[in-house]
Amino acid sequence: MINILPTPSFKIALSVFSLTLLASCGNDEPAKLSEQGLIPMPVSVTASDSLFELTENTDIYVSQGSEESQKVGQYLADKLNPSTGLGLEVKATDAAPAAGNIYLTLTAADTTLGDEGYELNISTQGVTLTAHQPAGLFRGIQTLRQALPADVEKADKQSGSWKIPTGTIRDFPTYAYRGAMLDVARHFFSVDDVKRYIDLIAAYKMNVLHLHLSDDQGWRIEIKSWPKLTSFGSKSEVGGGEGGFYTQEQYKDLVKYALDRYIMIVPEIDMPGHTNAALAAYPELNCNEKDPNPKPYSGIEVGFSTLCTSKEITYKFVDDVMRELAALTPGPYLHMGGDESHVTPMEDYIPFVERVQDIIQSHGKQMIGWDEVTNAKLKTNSIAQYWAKAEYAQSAAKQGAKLIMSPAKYAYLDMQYDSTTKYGLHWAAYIEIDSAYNWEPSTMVPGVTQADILGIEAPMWTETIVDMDALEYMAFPRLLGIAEIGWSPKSARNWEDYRRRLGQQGKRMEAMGIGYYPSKQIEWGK
Ligand code: NGO
Repeated sequence: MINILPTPSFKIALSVFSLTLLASCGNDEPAKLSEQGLIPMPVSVTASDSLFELTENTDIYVSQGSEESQKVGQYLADKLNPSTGLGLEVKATDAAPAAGNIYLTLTAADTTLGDEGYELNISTQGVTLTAHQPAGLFRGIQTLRQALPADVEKADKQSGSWKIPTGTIRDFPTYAYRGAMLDVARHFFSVDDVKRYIDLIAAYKMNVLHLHLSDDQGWRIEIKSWPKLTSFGSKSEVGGGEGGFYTQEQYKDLVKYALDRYIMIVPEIDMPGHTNAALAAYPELNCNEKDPNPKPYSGIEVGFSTLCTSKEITYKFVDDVMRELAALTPGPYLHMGGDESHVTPMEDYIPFVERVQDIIQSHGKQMIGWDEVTNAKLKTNSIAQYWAKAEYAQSAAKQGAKLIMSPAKYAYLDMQYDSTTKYGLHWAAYIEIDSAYNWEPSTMVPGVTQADILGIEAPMWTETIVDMDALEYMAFPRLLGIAEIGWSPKSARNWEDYRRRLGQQGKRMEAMGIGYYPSKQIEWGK
């Protein structure tokens, strides 16, 4: 049952009370649990009136024999120890620990929590986090981080006490798929950059990182059977920089890093359009090998390239690439792009998509494609990613294929906030904090209901995004709103309340070293 507490009148009383608290003290006296500015908003929060304080005697106990819980406990310790200096240790136990500790435990019985749900009980005696699966423990520790003072996110030791307001949170996601996409093709981002982004999206309970691994400007993943894709095709990017690529070993490391945070990586190889880098590396993939023979491309036009859909070698290429990618991908999905193939005639595009869909299935995976792929006949386990055209989203639903909702007008993180934003594009819209938050996936497209929707995703295209500073400025704080749309029940979301909570998240993002956009729509907490 979904139960949103506290009730409105209780809330008014609470906020008067906590405003008094906030005005009088900083780190030491936290607001009530229900006034902590949690994002995404949990399904249910019941606040009580006390505090639990972490001390030098506090440790993190995890159920004996669960290696995964042990790792989640360690993740929490690694987040809390540098700032608190309390030296929390992770210890295995077969019973609830003594008072004063944090206890992470799995319950076989409470299946209603699902794979990612959790229950967090904070009392004067300690913290107990219960989940049905380790992923739920991992999501729950993100809430626990947010229940602590913002300084807990700093990388070096802070003074002050570490009090958590008491209460109970019961929480689980609305959508199974909650993603961020990063385009590493237009500008390349290093393994360390991607790892940082993974940690940041994990803090807001996202569970997918979609990597856009190829485009006209560069090919970014080693494919052993087609080595020139990277030896030649990776050395370009927008603006003429040197590009780059991930070796398969580096990519496996990223996949594992993400999985340790219960995040799945969805790899995308865009085709038949957006393929100039591959076409330049292997001229035989062009219909006419000599005229024109594509050169590395560093501009930002779209829609001029296509694989030759009538040549058999094209399908050998697709099969090899998808086979190697499938072997690197523990998750169920391979993304084949399919967007903006403006120079592929529709009568060639449709059979191409259908054949690629078969190839992906032959490697044991499900196909995802941008919404144009609904021109083809989709298998019911294929997924269309809505970004532009409502009629394509409707066609996916009619065909029985599920949707990922990434409406460019609201969810594209590369869109500028307003006309003064120093990075980004604005072809779809200017997207301020309120527009990135105020959309509802299940009512966006007539005929597409919540049952048709697998989840949501916030794409970051990088034509104008050259480094992590730019990326973080564009992603934050909008990504928090999108994370909330994916996680929190519709009934728990409202702009005024979100605005207040986001204001409180400001110092938390700062503590994490995020250079976010300080929108004037928000009163940022000091
Ligand atoms: C479009 C296009 C991308 C651009 C992006 C820029 C899709 C699915 N295809 O979105 O190639 O990078 O816009 O906002």
